[in-house]
Amino acid sequence: MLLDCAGKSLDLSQPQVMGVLNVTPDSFSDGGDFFSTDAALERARRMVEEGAAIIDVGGESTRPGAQPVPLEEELRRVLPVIEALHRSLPVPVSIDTRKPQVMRAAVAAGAGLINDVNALRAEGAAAVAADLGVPVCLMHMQGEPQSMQTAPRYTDVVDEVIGFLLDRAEACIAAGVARQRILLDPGFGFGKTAGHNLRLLRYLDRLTAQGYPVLVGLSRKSLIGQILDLPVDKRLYPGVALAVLAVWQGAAIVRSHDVRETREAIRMCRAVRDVQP
Ligand code: HH2
Repeated sequence: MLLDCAGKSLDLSQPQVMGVLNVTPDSFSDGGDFFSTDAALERARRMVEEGAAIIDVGGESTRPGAQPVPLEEELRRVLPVIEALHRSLPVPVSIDTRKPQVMRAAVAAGAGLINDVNALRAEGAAAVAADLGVPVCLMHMQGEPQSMQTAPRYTDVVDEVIGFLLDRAEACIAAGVARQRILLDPGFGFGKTAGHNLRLLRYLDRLTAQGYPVLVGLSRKSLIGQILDLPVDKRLYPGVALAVLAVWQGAAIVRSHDVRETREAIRMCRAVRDVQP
């Protein structure tokens, strides 16, 4: 299946890696590293060489406790980078934002997918996405980044996350987004304890069975820190292991900072998974 991302395509017939490019001063894993357009472009080029099928550009950190970024500042951070990447890279660029104004400007600058950790719940966001006609990734988050890790609570985290995502998908379809342009993401680390994250990953096959391509972001996340007591820069191998577990259960896209390693691992995973009985 080929997903049309505003003229550039994303091949979902095999699991793909989405390379993370945060143009923020404060992201939890790469904050400040790629703040200039040149550094961002260089980093994106490297990720494409390593096999990234799409580059996700974000101008607002959503790590627990992060402060919201004003509209003008977010636009100032992401637009030059999106323009440069769209011009120079063969792969689509996605915009990681919660703001409809940023979605519109980013797509005008060349972005081909909207990645919204807020699942298009901001006022007007679903209508804007429908109007822009690019694919959207709807992610589950309980609460808001500033407070989401204070006391996450679920009766059944798997049922609730799936229910939320299917409801959001239907709401977006009602607003005019095409069903075949919707991707779902359980939102690892967004208003979830380590136990919730483990359960969601253990039963991810229930989400991938719902008929929408599933995207997961596990790379370098605090779940790994909590289980293994490792700092962010030592989470590569466990992050790759988690990516494999997700792809084994049918995840279509893995959002990762570590493109080469993740891609090699998920290609092996797929080779085993797809052996005929
Ligand atoms: N995680 C982060 C940001 N955006 N988007 C999707 N669809 N899924 C995720 O799991 C996800 C996401 C957080 O990671 P990162 O971008 O590295 O950090 P920060 O939010 O601090 O910029």
